[in-house]
Amino acid sequence: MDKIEKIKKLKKERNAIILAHNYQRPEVQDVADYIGDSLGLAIEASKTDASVIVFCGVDFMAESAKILNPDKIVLHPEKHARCPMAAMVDAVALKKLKEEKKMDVVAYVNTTAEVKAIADMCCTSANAVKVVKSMPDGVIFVPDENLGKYVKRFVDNEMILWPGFCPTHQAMSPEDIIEMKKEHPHAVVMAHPECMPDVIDLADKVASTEGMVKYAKESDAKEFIVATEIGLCYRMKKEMPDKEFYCISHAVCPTMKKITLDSVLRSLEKMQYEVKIPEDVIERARKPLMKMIEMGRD
Ligand code: CIZ
Ligand code: SF4
Repeated sequence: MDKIEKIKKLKKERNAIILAHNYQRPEVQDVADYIGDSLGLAIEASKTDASVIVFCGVDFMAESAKILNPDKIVLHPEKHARCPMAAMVDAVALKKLKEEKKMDVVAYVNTTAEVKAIADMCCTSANAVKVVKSMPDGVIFVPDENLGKYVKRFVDNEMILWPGFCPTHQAMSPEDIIEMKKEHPHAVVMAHPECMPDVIDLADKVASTEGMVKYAKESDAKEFIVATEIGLCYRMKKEMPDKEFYCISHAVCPTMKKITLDSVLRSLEKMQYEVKIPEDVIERARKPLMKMIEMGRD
């Protein structure tokens, strides 16, 4: 029996569902029951009746699945797949800043459960503008400064931005886009809001990964330059075989790529690694996370 068959068999035996983020390796996306962005995955996790969720993504996403399903077993196949951006917010320092400024905190979903437990509201890149607009008294926005700056283009609210960033998106430069544009002059440029402002300025469309999929599906254009993690191009090409997608070759998130078919199989075989979060943190983090889901997309 090959690895894929073994995974499918174990999945049935364990009554498990495999959720995979858009940035996962192609072969991991291919064994998933659902592929999406963190908002879509969070929604899917909240409505599944599987008893086990195998979460192929980074730590904070698997944690969100657990927060939304405290009674289910959530497995994260690689416990070292930890998002560096989420690690850039220190919960103690954030608490202090919140007390000092007496302002509400909006935590981008790319944060640890502890940080979410301090937040008043969570958001993803698919609804950050809508969430901040709903808080007219101003917010402390953590951890992605680029996303915060992008939101600021649309709102007048005061925003204190935390100096965090995604190393993968931060490394994309305007030159990368300009070079690709020379090669593919008719391509529509899509950029993720985690990119630097000067990359965003070159984009025809700024969107979350799910927003990019939707935009490309509805567009008459046939070619797209995609300024986000390379895994998304695989999903887009699979779902839109008649269109061309050009990703930046160095736009690879090493953390997302830690999860492999082998680790998914091992995860189901050994029921590892179970996501465990203290009950009180789950209680506090669930509220802002539920509010984020209720908000829907921008
Ligand atoms: O929200 C997500 O899933 C992330 C991190 C990126 C995106 O836009 O999908
Ligand atoms: Fe974190 Fe960036 Fe990787 Fe997303 S792409 S998991 S934000 S390091």
